[in-house]
Amino acid sequence: MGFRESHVLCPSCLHELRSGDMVMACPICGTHAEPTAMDLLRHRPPRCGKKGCGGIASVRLCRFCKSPLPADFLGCGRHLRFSLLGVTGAGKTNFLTTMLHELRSAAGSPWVASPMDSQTADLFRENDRAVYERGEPAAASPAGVAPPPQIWRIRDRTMMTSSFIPSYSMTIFDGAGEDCERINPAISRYIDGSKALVILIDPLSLPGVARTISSDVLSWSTTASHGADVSADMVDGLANYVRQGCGLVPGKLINRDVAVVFTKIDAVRESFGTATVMQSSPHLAAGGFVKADADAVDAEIRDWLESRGESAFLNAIETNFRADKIRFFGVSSFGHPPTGSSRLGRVVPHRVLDPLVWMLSKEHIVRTV
Ligand SMILES: Nc1nc2c(ncn2[C@@H]2O[C@H](COP(=O)(O)OP(=O)(O)O)[C@@H](O)[C@H]2O)c(=O)[nH]1
Ligand SMILES: [Mg+2]
Ligand SMILES: [Zn+2]
Ligand SMILES: [Zn+2]
Repeated sequence: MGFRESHVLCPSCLHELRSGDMVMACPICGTHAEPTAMDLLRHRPPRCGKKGCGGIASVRLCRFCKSPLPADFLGCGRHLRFSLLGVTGAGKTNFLTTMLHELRSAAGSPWVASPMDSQTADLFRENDRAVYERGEPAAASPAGVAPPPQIWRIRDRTMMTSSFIPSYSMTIFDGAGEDCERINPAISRYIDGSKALVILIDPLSLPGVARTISSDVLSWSTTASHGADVSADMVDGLANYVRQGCGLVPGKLINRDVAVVFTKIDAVRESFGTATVMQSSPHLAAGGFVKADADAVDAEIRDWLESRGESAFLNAIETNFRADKIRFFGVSSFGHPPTGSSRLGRVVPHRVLDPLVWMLSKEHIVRTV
C-alpha cells in the first residue's frame, strides 16, 4: 500500500491516469473519436466520426472504465480522496450532507465547493433538501452496494491571484464500509485509493452509553440496531475490511490517516459539560487547522470512552491503526437529537467541518496554526 500523493486517479475505477489515458466521445451519439494531429496542435476536441452526426467529441472518458471524467478534473492542483466507513446507521450520509452544506455556506469559509458531475449534484441536492428544507434525515442507502463516488471541486480563495484560483478535487466514497461484510472489488479499490479513512462511530451503539440515553432519543437517533457489545468487534471488522481492501497482512498496523468521528454527540451532550468539543469550532475563523483545539477534542473523546468502560473499543483502534495517524473528533450533524421519527427541527450542525479541515491540512491545502 502506498500513498499516491501526486498521482491523478480516475475517480470511478481509481486507475492512475496519465495524459494519454483518456478517450474522447461524442455527447450526441456516444461514438469514440481519436484526435487528429491538427486537433492536438490546436488543443481542440475531435469531430465525431459517425456519418451524419456532426457532433464534437468533447466528453472525456477514462480509458480503463469508460466513465466520464469531469471536464476540469485533470486541471485540479491536488486530489483529495476519502472513504466514509462505518456500519449502517452510524450517521455517514447525514454527516456528509451537512458537512458539504457547511463547506458551501459557512460564513468566513475560504473555499467555494461545487459538484463536478451531475450525479454528485443530484445526490447532494436530494439529501440537502431533505435535511434543510423538509427537516428530515437524509434517506438510508441500500447496504452492500458499491456507492458511486461523489466528486467535488474546491476553489481556494486564500491562494487566489488576479489571474488564477487554485482548485482541488475531492472524491468521497460514502458507505464504502457498510456492514463490513462482503468486500466487493469496487469497494476495496475505493478504500485502497483513499488517502484518508473517516471511521464514523455512533456513540449510541456503545453499550456503556446507550444505557444512559432516554429511549425516545435513542429510537429517533438510530435506524439500525446492532447487537450489544459490537463496538470493538466493529472496529476489528472494519480493520479487517480495510486490510483486505488494501491487501495488507493480518497483524500489520494500518498506515493511513484515520479520522475517528463520533457522530450524534448531541445525544450525549450533558456528559461532556463545557468540554472543548461542545464549544463551537475555531478552525474557519482562525483560517487554519487549530491543532491545540483538535488535540483537546481528541483527548476528551478518548477520556470519555475510557470513563464509559469502552477501553475495548480504544484497544481495537490502537491495535489496528498506527497511533500517530489517528485523530478523534466529535460532531453532530443536526445539532440536537431529532424531535420525533424523521423530524429534525432547525438544523445547526456542530463541528462537522473539523475532520475535513484536518484532512486538508494533511494535504497542505490548509495551514496548521
Ligand atoms: N441525534 C442524532 N441523530 C443522528 C445524527 N445524524 C444522524 N442521526 C440519526 O442516525 C440515523 C442514521 O443516519 P445515516 O446518516 O442514514 O447513517 P448511515 O447509514 O451511516 O449513512 C438517522 O436516521 C438519524 O436519525 C445526529 O447528528 N444526531
Ligand atoms: Mg448512508
Ligand atoms: Zn476509470
Ligand atoms: Zn456523434
